[in-house]
Amino acid sequence: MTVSHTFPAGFAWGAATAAYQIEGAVTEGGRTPSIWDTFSHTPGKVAGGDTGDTAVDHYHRFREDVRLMAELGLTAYRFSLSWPRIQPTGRGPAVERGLDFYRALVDELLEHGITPLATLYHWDLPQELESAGGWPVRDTAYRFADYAALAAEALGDRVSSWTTLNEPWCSAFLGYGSGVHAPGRTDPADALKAAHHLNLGHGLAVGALRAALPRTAQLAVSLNLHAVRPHSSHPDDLEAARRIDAVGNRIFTGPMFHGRYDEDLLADTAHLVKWDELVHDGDLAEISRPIDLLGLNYYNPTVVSSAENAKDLPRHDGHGGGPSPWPGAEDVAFHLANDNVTAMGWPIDPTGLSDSLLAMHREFGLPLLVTENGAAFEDTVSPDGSVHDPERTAYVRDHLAAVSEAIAGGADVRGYFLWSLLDNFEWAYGYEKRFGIIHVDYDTLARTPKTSARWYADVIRRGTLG
Ligand code: GBH
Repeated sequence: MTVSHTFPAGFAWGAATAAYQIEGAVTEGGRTPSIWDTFSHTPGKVAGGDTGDTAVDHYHRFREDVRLMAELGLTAYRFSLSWPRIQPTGRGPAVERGLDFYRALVDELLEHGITPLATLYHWDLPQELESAGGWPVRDTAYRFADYAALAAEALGDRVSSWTTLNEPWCSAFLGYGSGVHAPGRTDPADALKAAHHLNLGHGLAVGALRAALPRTAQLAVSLNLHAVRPHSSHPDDLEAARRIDAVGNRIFTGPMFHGRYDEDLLADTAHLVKWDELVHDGDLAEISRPIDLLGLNYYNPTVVSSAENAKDLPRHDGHGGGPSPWPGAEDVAFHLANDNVTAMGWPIDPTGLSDSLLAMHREFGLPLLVTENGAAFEDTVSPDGSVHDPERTAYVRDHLAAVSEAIAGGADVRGYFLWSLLDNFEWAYGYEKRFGIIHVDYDTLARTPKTSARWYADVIRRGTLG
């Protein structure tokens, strides 16, 4: 049976990037180091010793990149603002040269009919704020709100869609828990404090954005909610799933959408932090300020069991034996949902995307965006220079089908942002892993749309998967 997957009128057909992963030009225009500059220049932290110093030089090539987006027919583009480009030390006035880069980028997008979606924070905290304590320190949340106000005042005349944070789970738990992301700290208490201050920063930033932007502005946050599944119906596996849902998902959605931290989460982590000292009066009201859309970044489902029930089974602990990114749930075992994996070793299973969208629709009742979805594969570069990535095409097709199924099931999904527009700096993996629908030759920085890009352009033109 052929199912025709169609999408609503006005559905945003997008692609996504992040500042540190593509811009380069790290010392230009008054920009100072972020935690990712420091981290990537620390030996042993990033594969191959790669850094974002040049990345794909988008800072100088953005006009070419916008032209490529227009050729593909993208109707929307999600990018992030580099905090240390706009407000170098994380304090004080904005730097006009930093803002000018984003003004020029946005004007170029608008001239090509592409709607910008600006993310305020995709992991590049100004190093000076980390040196003052970073996200485990409450003041960082206030600094983030000040920066949000500066960005909105400068760009609010041309950007009407904003997200505050990208994947605060990664910032808190990979940055301060497992230490595989910047700033590379490994203290479970600090990771939990970071999570609360990211939440607070989100809420304060929503307030600052509302004050600075026109009433029609659309505000969102992008969460990498884990599609958690117990490995079996054994009570211990259900308990493992509850714990991962608590510290992986509800630690953000609880305060943001229900104005509370759930009791089970507080109990699981009570030995690590004094929540009643961490959470001040008024914080939960601040964090739960209403937003207009909720963004989901989805890559794969998360299958868990108790350690005991994982004996003799192949395990798949993302943190590979290093410090755990799961405070209060360190003994939970992770399993592959299946053996069909991407070049990251992440299992391919689009049902996690439709399940998550439907669950989010039911629980939060908000319009949704898929703010990231995509995959790394080893692409084939032909002698004639063309780049073939049929596995990526299949991945995106199957995940778009899952989006359309969620829409058919009642979820109000307003758009899809493919990760990523371009091959780029894949954090701890450096340039080894390629997520782009546009290939980048890292010697010449030449851009070549892959076969997946041509396929995506066709889908956008037809508005259906056919
Ligand atoms: C996103 O993070 C980022 O926003 C983006 O910058 C990045 O380039 C992109 O994804 C690709 O990595 O242990 O097998 O279950 C992704 C967050 C967290 C998703 C870890 C996959 C574990 C996979 N990731 N997660 S597994």
